[in-house]
Amino acid sequence: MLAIWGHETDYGGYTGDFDLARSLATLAYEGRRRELFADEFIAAMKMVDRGVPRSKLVGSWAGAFGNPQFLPSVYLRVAADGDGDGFADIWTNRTDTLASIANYFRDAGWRTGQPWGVAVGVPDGLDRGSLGTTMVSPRCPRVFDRHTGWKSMAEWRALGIVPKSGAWPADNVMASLLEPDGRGRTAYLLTGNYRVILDYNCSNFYALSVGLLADEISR
Ligand SMILES: [Ca+2]
Repeated sequence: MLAIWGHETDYGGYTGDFDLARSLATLAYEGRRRELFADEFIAAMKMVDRGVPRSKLVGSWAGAFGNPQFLPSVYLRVAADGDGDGFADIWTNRTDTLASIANYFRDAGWRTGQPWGVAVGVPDGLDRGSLGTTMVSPRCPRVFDRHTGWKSMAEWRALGIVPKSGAWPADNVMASLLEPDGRGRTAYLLTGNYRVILDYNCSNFYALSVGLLADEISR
């Protein structure tokens, strides 16, 4: 949660100063994702209807706002009132911010107690051609294209993969292999929790840097 907050806005240091209604209306009027932003414009009006002050509707040019940079539809779906004052304040309240990011993660299927992934060493002779997947992701397929198919941690170990840092997840945990910088460089076995980070922002470098920062914070 802290790593997401840090990556999105430098812990609230920069949350954007574009007028949200104006940004969303512009993106709904022209561009390649008009339908999505028309829905987000409606969601922003529903936020006001719920009692969010108009003055809070300020954010990025792409319509994301507050400490966790939620879109309006995401705010309506998962924003949480962590301190119990009746308002989910993801702009200035730390407790509400963390409760809302936690709610997002729970909603996206985060598994408690499981790591996002682990850095691993890959043996020289690993037959990468046999590890591919025929699964096609409807959402950001190019990001998932770089992952192998799923195998259990026990199966990966049997192939000669060894942990380089962090705790080795339980044998029955499923993971896919990613070599972000190519062969012979740092590789990662990634669990379903990594996919939850990708759900927040679909980029391997985003998700890896969130995971690695989270590891450093918890150390
Ligand atoms: Ca609150």
